[in-house]
Amino acid sequence: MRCFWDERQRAHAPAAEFFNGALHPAAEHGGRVDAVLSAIRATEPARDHGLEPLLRVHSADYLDFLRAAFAEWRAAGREGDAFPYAFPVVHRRALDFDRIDAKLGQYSYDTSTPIGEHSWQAAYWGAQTALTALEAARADGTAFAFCRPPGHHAGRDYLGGYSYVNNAAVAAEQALAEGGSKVAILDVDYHHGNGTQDIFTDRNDVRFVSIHADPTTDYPFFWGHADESRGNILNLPLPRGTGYPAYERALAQGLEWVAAGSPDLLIVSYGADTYAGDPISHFALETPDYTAMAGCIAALDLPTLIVMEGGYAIDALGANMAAFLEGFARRG
Ligand code: SP5
Ligand code: ZN
Repeated sequence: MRCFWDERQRAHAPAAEFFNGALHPAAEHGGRVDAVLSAIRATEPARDHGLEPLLRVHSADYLDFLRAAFAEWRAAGREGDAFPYAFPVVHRRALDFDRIDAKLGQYSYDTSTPIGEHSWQAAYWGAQTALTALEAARADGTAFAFCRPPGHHAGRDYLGGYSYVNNAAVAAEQALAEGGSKVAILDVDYHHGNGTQDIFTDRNDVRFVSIHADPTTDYPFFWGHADESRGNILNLPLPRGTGYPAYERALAQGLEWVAAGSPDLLIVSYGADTYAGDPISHFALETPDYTAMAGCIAALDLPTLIVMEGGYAIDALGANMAAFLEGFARRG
């Protein structure tokens, strides 16, 4: 399978994230890069498709904010990465702020997704990596986009969950813009893909199914509940401690629903944070389970683009990535 990675994604290097009342070392750190690259060996860089594909998903004001935020943070005299601290929970009016702290809250929903000097560049090239891999997926049947930072928590005009630009959504919109009629997105990251759900709610040309930790116990808490399932959205939350047998039953249900929509493209938001040893997650999947999981997905026999989301057990990340891709290789 052709694998795509662009070195311009590496410079995104958040030092810390804030949760549970303290700063912690960032889980989504640069060490993930070599862990994944060690498993996929040869990679191809991204081709630049420009901003237009990102603007099919994200608002222009949000992308302007992402591009300028770090410089504005520095201009305000701040050290380190840019963090928000106040959020417009009741409703977000389209207010035009000068102050960077107001803008950060306007366009964020958590305190785990800092903006550093190179975050915009990395997120931009992450999306370009997904777009470049999309072309290979259509030509060859499968392709892997190693996108970093991740994307599935980012919405039309907000960041969160280590995500800034929604790579899977950008690829989906591009496929539709280039003549595709129906896209399915299967999200198997440990966390609900709330950004992707929000972007595609009520669409009749995109189906979104997510298998993830029950949001009553796990991030992102406010989205991913089973009762949000309707129309083109299917949420399959599972309890902490879930192992592969129960996981595979949910996957089978999700895949059946994907197939019922007769998509011409499948995008898989792949997170290895369902792994038993993941430091911030609580499922119990083991490395060989990823090959089995991929085999179930490959059996749909759809053109498939795999997009990287989370996965924080650095020592096992390469093996888990390789195991997942191996399940597609066996399709032949
Ligand atoms: C792409 C992705 O996987 N984003 C996940 C963002 C999760 N951020 C949650 C931070 C809180 C983690 N709590 C960890 C407790 C460790 N004992
Ligand atoms: Zn995750």
